[in-house]
Amino acid sequence: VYYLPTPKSPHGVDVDPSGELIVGGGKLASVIPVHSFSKMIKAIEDKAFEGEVEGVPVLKYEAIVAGEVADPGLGPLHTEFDGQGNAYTSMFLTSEITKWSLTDFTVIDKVPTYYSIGHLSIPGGDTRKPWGKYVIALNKITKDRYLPTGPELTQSAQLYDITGEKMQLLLDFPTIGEPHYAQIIPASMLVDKQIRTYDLAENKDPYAALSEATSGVTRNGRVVHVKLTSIRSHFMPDNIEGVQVGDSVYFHVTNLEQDWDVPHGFAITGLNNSELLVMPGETRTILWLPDRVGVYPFYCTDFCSALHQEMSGWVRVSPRGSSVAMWANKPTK
Ligand SMILES: [Cu+2]
Repeated sequence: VYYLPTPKSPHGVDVDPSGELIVGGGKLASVIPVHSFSKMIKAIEDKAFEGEVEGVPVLKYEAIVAGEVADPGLGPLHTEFDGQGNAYTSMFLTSEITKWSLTDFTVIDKVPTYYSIGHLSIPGGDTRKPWGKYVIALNKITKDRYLPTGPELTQSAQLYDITGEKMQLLLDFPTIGEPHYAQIIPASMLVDKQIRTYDLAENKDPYAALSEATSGVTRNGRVVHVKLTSIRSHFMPDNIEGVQVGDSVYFHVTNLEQDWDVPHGFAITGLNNSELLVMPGETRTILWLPDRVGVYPFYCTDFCSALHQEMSGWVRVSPRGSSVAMWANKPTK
């Protein structure tokens, strides 16, 4: 382990796509120091140290620095790269992005951000092969930029086109919470990998009901299992009798849908462990502990269809030791 001295209060450290340049974001420095990986290796071999801290040798600044970016603005934090030989550094104090050349370390362009940019992100901008078309500024403070809607004002992000010599603001939008960092990748890397539905035929959940005909209720001592199906726009069963106060009732909800974007939800009055959201083809289980006699509604909690609000059912809870038999309605066809 070796130290690379970096003025001053360094914040971010970013390596360019070639792996040769190491950019130090010296938050309180007036320049952006850029270290050289190969010079660093040589300095280690030559033992070009200027001292040590707690046993860790400190390399000589002059022996490792590739160059300095002069007059970049104030408060350099993080740097991303476009893969075209340019670097983009967020300037926290002067609220701007500074574009500079990796060849001669001169400043090429500056663009204002509103305000106090922290991180910035170029798609793939911290990898060996950036897709250098855009940069997003992730800003910590907006002050007078949007409607003041409470004690805390919104933060913001901004999208810039970086295909030309000058950066161009494309979009400026408030965010919920501080947008700290972002990774951006082409949608094509994900689109073929996304799951649209789970295949019902491959559902191996022991409590799955793969059709309405196999839905139903069973009692095992004080434990009740309800195999419930959901499909637009009803549950099966949706009328359950014979549950008793003090039972542990497991609802195993199987979503019979095989269409994209048709999740169903499940909640019942008295649940104290959240609710279920069940994707097409999936079975999920939730435990319900009825502690009072009564008739309890359950319902779909995800907007699934025009009849979503009619997607409900009932469970009657009888007193402990009641003679009401375990029963659930069956599909009529
Ligand atoms: Cu539903």
